[in-house]
Amino acid sequence: MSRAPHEDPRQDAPRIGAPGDSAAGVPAVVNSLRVVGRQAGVARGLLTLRDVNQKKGFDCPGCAWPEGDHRHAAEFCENGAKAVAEEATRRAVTPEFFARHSVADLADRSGYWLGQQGRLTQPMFLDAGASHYVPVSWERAFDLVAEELGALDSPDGAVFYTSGRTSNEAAFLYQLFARRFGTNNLPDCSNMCHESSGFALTETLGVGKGSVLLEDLYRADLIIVAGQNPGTNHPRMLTALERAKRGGARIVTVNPLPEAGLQQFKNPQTARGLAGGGTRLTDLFLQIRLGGDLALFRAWNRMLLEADRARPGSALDRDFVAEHTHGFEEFAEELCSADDAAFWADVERATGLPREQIDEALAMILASRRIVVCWAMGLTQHRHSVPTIREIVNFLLLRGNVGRPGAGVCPVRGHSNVQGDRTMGIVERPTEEFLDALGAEFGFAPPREHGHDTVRAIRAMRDGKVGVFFAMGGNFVSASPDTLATEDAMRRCRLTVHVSTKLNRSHVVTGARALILPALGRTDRDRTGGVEQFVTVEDSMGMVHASRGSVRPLSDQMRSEVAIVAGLARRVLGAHDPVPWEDFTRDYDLIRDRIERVVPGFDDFNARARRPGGFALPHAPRDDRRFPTATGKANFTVNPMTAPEVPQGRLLLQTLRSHDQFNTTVYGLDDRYRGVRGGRRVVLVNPDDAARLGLADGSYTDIVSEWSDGVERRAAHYLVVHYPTARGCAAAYYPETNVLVPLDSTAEVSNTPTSKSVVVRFEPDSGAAATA
Ligand SMILES: Nc1nc2c(c(=O)[nH]1)N[C@H]1C(S)=C(S)[C@@H](COP(=O)(O)OP(=O)(O)OC[C@H]3O[C@@H](n4cnc5c(=O)[nH]c(N)nc54)[C@H](O)[C@@H]3O)O[C@H]1N2
Ligand SMILES: Nc1nc2c(c(=O)[nH]1)N[C@H]1C(S)=C(S)[C@@H](COP(=O)(O)OP(=O)(O)OC[C@H]3O[C@@H](n4cnc5c(=O)[nH]c(N)nc54)[C@H](O)[C@@H]3O)O[C@H]1N2
Ligand SMILES: [Mo]
Repeated sequence: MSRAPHEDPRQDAPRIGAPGDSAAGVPAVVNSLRVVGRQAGVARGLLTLRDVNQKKGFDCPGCAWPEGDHRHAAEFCENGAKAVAEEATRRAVTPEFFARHSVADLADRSGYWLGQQGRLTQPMFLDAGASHYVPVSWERAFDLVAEELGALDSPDGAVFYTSGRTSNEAAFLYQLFARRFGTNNLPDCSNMCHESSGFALTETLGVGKGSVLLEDLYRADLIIVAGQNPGTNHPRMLTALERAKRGGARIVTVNPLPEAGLQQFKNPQTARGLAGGGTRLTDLFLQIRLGGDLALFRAWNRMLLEADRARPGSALDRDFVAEHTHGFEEFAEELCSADDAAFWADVERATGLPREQIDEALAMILASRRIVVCWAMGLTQHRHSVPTIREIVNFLLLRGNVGRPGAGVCPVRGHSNVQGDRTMGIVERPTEEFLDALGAEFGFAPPREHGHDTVRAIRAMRDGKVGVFFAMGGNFVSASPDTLATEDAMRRCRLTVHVSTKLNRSHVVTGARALILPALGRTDRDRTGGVEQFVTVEDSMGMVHASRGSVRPLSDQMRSEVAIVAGLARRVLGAHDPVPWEDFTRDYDLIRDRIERVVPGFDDFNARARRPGGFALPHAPRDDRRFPTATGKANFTVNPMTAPEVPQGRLLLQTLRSHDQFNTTVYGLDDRYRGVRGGRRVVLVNPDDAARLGLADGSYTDIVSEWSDGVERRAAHYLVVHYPTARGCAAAYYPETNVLVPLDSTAEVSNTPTSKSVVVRFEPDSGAAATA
């Protein structure tokens, strides 16, 4: 069996301690300074950190959590500091590096090692049959792409992937280029991330984005945080939750794991947080089973309906329901149709929660006028994710908790500009309105046929239908499901191209030919066209603002993403293409003028982008309780009971992030809050399940996933850690466990890989041989 090296059992030797019960505080500050010092050198590091998320600085390349108005001198977090340090590092990957290391050698290294080598500084080319990448000029690189694109039978033989760090300006040009070339094959990381949220919210509320601003969190009476680990993935959210609590909010956490950050938060920006005991954030912790959230929200919704039936007006906002919603009757009828015993048996089986806890939460819900529900990957990466999120909308609609201060939906986005990239048209199924506007602005007929999302792109590559795979950032082979299948798909392309900042596995598992094009990142000063340029990004709450890098790029061969797309577009589309690509490269304001004319909400873009703090994009449900749905109202939906089926002797595995990684970029081998150090090949299992399955704490096991296609998917040599996760559930880190996620196991409607519900069995450790 071929094995990806980041899966190599010899790579790590984890040591296990007690999990933490609080997040941040002094260890976070110390840890971030250590990482910054190691990577960037302290002076360069502090220079960059000073500028993170400041009104005149750059947007943190970490997560998409908004900045807010009252910025601390140090508005960054430990993990933001790591993201900055990784990017602003002095370490450089040079042509000499590639001369020293063959591709075969690099393909044998872990993803962690590859990332640690530093920034990419020079365009590099791997020819068919060659053993090493060699330096190429930008002109030659563009010629090579043009040659392979020109050789395709149809424009749909090309796939243009995007990861969520790309700026609005670059994203807008990139989708324009793809569509002028003739395809809507624009998959992006959203397909694996919040796609389920987008589908559910568009159908029910008419806008596929969150409906709250930071101020709403501060005004909420109750915040439900479901399927999210902000202590690690959105640390600045903890500051917002702390402030919400000071304003009187209560917090209910729904998670199979007792995540440290949500229990206790020691704010590193305050003396109390550094020295004292911190703030207890969670008032009620519901330790739910993986995939049990639909059942939980159905239970609350049914109880609200019953309470209101007993005492009309006591539990529902009947005026809101009557005036602003559609479909209430069907929804209520289905939810109340099952008899009590059957309904509650389903709820108990799916959630694993005692009835008293569900009742206790209901009392808090009934006592709260303003409710916000926040969620992330714990809700979006299941087979029934779209119905689950639709049911959350039902829950909020029942009490009028949409389009009112202090209330609403809050899907917390991942990558720092993943939301903006979508707003700019990076999507494989664009709306007709968008294509009309784009076509009118640039005088062409954009392709109308929908393109491939991530999973469909992999299938098309596997089936030999894709000649050119082009990635604007990201790490496609490691981030995608079914690693071995995806790697195989990648190898079947004629040319794979990566516009990247750091070396990763997608550069070494390639098509017949491959290119690496080194891009400036968020922290780098951008003097494209001889003047200092800035870009814009959109955060998770629809705030758009400017971002200006301040660090001198490591090499004059690195180009901005804007310059790369524009240069390539000119070469591929030819001298006569009427789009003024060169002008866009000279002056990003000219791109923003075009965005303003194509994308709604960007009026007066250039002026407002220069405003400190930026501006909020319009959001009809939030702003005016207007719902641009098919019915013109907010839609209640019917979401019948369903939950993952786990056969006897199996567990449901979720694949998640450790504290020391940003997606496929591994910063280090510790997961401090969960007590794991020095390694990543661990599987967290509930002690009762472990006893039943004969998995001793500290022993090693293979994890084998089960899927209807009968293909064996195995992750070898995992250390068993007895851990307080919900019964029937297990957890292990992504991306190492992506080998276990079947390509065809995806969410209904959104087609997102089911990375949080993989049925697994355990087999005797086969990695011991490899270790010997
Ligand atoms: N430092 C850092 N920051 C990041 C990232 C990173 O890798 N590192 N990644 C960025 C990206 S792209 C994203 S999308 C976000 C991801 O942010 P998160 O969604 O917080 O990331 P995960 O580590 O996948 O954590 C999933 C959480 O949901 C819980 N969970 C899993 N399944 C279920 C379920 O069925 N029900 C419930 N109620 N809970 C469940 C898990 O126990 C875990 O706490 O973070 C972004 N920010
Ligand atoms: N099993 C499992 N799989 C998952 C998930 C999971 O929870 N479990 N989560 C999914 C989610 S939520 C996401 S978002 C995807 C992430 O998928 P991706 O976005 O494809 O992966 P990343 O690891 O974020 O990409 C990192 C690479 O991006 C490049 N990069 C960084 N910054 C820049 C920049 O500014 N410009 C350019 N051009 N390149 C840059 C660097 O070369 C770096 O190596 O993974 C998904 N896969
Ligand atoms: Mo994500």
